[in-house]
Amino acid sequence: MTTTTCRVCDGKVQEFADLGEQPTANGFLLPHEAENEFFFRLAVGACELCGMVQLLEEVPQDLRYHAGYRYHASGSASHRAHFEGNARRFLATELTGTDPFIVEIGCNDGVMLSTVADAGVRHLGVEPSSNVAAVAAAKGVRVLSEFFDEDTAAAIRAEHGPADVVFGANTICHIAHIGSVLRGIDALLTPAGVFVFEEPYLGTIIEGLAFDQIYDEHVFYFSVESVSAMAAQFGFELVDAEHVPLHGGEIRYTIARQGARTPAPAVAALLDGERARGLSRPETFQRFGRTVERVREDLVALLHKIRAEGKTVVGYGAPGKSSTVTNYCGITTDLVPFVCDSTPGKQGHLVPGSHLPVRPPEAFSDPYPDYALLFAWNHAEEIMAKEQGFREAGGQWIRYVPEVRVG
Ligand code: DWN
Ligand code: SAH
Ligand code: ZN
Repeated sequence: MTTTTCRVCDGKVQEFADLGEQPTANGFLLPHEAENEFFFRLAVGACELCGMVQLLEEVPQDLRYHAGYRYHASGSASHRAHFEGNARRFLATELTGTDPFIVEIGCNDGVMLSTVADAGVRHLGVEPSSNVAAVAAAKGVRVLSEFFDEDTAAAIRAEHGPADVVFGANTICHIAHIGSVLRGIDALLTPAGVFVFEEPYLGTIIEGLAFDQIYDEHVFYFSVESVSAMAAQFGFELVDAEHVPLHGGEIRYTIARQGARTPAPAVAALLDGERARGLSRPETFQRFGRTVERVREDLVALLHKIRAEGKTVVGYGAPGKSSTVTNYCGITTDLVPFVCDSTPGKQGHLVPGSHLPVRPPEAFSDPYPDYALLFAWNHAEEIMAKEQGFREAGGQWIRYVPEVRVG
């Protein structure tokens, strides 16, 4: 087990789980690109000073975000509804002044800002992956295709003036230079402005055993405690925190300048809950590491049993998470011959590392397999409702978070 220096406070980060040699989780590749694929050691640890859980090894941001970024946020109906709801809430609360302005870090394909643009409110998306940035622009969203940091923030302030809201979703935990981001937000926000961000929750991952949420893009794994400490370090204060149902369970954090807003009772309640459950205790992390190894054993044993019985299984959904689980468990095409996914840019490509072929959704029912391994488990409700025919044909779903189960 190794250590590294905390990206937030320079404390010592103590490793607690090693998921082995892994590719970039969204680095879906064409068959001919497979031979010189990038791999790194995927391991996580916790800072002994501020509690921030983070990757031991960082993958350069331009290897992860570029003109071929595979994730399109609008690919799910439930996500579109969620982000439209976020936009409408901002329009009804923080963006009611004379000339309001909102900046979104990681606006992707405009899944949230398109509603703000339609309302005619001043906004700016900051999105370095130029392919998805172009989709946002085509929806009428004003986009700056750059990586957000304190220099970008200064340029935005100079051109547009201060922002009432800076928003980020499933993006802030992706940015290794988080100190620069927070200094930039400090420079960009109005005195009463807020920075709102919603990210995968450490509780979901550690207590909910969502180990496949650990991958190259997710540099940090936030908790209320570690975000509160991080906010204080950069002159902010955590003034609200609330559960969000996306990606298996996230938390939306609202931070403001110290003293600018009264913290909601939810902040203390969530903090007390984390401490009572021992979320950031070393023994909690050790137990997580041991339990994930058992889930791997159970899943691989099940897949071998299915193959020995001459039954068929295919993967359903090729989220970034599928890279972690297939590579950590050594799931190759002899156990799972292919995966179906609705994202056109992933079809015809291979899952990073394990090289499972990604096929269009039509392949799922042509013919139905005996089992479907649900990699996109955070979309289970939407997917199972859509695929009633699979169950009616006698098919069974395999899930592995929080434990392996068939049904
Ligand atoms: O943090 C991140 C979140 C925002 O999204 C990014 N780093 C990358 C990405 O993570 P992910 O790939 O795990 O996201 P999803 O939304 O869990 O991916 C779902 C996958 O499943 C997509 O490739 C689309 C696919 N899908 C499908 O094939 N049929 C999804 C649905 C709902 C379906 O019906
Ligand atoms: N907000 C969307 C998309 C999240 S995917 C959602 O919640 O579904 C993560 C996004 O963050 C990608 O589009 C990626 O290009 C972007 N990103 C990564 N690093 C960034 C940075 N430093 N500044 C701005 N965007 C960044
Ligand atoms: Zn730290």
